[in-house]
Amino acid sequence: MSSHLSRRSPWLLYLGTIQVFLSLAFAQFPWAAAIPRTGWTVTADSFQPGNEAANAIDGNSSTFWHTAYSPTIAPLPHYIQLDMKKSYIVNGVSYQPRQDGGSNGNIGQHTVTLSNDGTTWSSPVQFGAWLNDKTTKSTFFSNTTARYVRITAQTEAQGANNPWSSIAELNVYSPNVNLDASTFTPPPTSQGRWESTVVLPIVAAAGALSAQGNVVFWSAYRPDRFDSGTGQTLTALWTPSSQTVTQRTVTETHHDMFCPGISLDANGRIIVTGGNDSKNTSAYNPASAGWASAGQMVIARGYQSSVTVGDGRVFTIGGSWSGGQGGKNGEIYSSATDKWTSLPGAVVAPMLTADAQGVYRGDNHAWLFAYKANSVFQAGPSKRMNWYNVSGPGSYTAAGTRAADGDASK
Ligand SMILES: *[C@@H]1O[C@H](CO)[C@@H](O)[C@H](O)[C@H]1NC(C)=O
Ligand SMILES: *[C@@H]1O[C@H](CO)[C@@H](O)[C@H](O)[C@H]1NC(C)=O
Ligand SMILES: *[C@@H]1O[C@H](CO)[C@@H](O)[C@H](O)[C@H]1NC(C)=O
Ligand SMILES: *[C@@H]1O[C@H](CO)[C@@H](O)[C@H](O)[C@H]1NC(C)=O
Ligand SMILES: CC(=O)N[C@H]1CO[C@H](CO)[C@@H](O)[C@@H]1O
Repeated sequence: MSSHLSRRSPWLLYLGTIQVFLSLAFAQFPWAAAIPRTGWTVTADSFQPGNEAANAIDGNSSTFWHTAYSPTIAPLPHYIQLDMKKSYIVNGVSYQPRQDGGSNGNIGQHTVTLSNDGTTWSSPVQFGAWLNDKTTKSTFFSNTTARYVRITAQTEAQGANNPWSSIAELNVYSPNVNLDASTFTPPPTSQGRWESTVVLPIVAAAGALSAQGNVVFWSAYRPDRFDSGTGQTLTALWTPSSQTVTQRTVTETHHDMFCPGISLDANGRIIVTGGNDSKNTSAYNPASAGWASAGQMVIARGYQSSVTVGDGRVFTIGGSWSGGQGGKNGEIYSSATDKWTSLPGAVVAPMLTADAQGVYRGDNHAWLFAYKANSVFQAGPSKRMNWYNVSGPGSYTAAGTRAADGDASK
């Protein structure tokens, strides 16, 4: 997906605090080392005999902690708490799910909290949802000090109200295991600070801020793959006010939304156009948190962009990455009629970049800004800029070139 990340769109969110899971079981991190676990003790709210909490720090991936399921089932939430016996500067944790082929107890929504005395706990340094698979999830947060580390599991990753939690191995990371925690001085608050790390269960390729202040992210038909997919999209909803992330696979619109155009319509719905299933439009309604199919575009598109114009309609242009190459003139969507209408006069030719890969890349990700009287300013990535008029059959007027600037994408 790296090629996608160069896109310029007002809707793409560059959120530095978001750290997706890293599925690298034996990763070496230049900024962190696992703290040796010798002498640590571990407690949990519950365990099944034979699956004691100590299994989570025994260095043996074949053994695991599992909450009680027989003769009685212990309900969520669950926690497991490490005592590292002295305070360290810490900056991350890694969680290896059980490796025996089972998935019961894989942790979904969770928080990581820290303490220096085992009594007073930090607000979460990390929260979110882990993906339901057996890869090790390593996440990092700002340097802080801790002797005690607590993972609280709020859901089980397979869902369906499963009550269990399990962990094969748990590690805590430090930027320098040899530094005494008393040497730690937090950076001055005048320089700002990073908030909690938000864990997403997908590798997000796109995201949009909803009218309710939540952020919808999505990847493609798989959490971490976009090639050759179709028919569905994995999404995650981050609700900052409750510090939660929920995962949802959207199948009902039969739409792989990898690399689409994204706009909020006049009703506050997030309109997602094209992408891998390149004629489809899907609409996210933040009030119901529901996805629904909207009218199909006239022209199939992927890697296009879109913008909501003054009267609330959604204009899109370009997008030869998917659904055939070339001729991707503009069209416009009306929420009132749920229909797309061609704008044959809103031609794509004047906004093409001189891309080495031709029109396949040359019409990607126009920088579109709505202006008064339903006009749209196209500021790039081509050196040439244009005014698009989306009234009637559509038209355009050249707006000159960006001074001393070349095509921003080539
Ligand atoms: C790891 O645990 C498994 C299951 O209890 C056991 O068979 C194996 O011998 C252990 N490995 C080591 C190196 O202790
Ligand atoms: C975290 O702490 C380490 C060790 O003191 C330091 O080298 C590193 O710069 C710190 N990182 C940040 C982001 O402050
Ligand atoms: C979405 O696109 C796929 C693939 O082109 C197609 O099979 C499906 O019918 C479309 N879904 C809708 C709701 O139009
Ligand atoms: C846009 O096009 C319409 C005709 O389709 C025209 O009446 C209108 O004046 C144009 N707007 C601008 C700002 O040029
Ligand atoms: C409709 C469409 O363009 N689907 C594409 C999805 O992505 C795969 C891999 O890039 C293409 O092979 C499909 O054609």
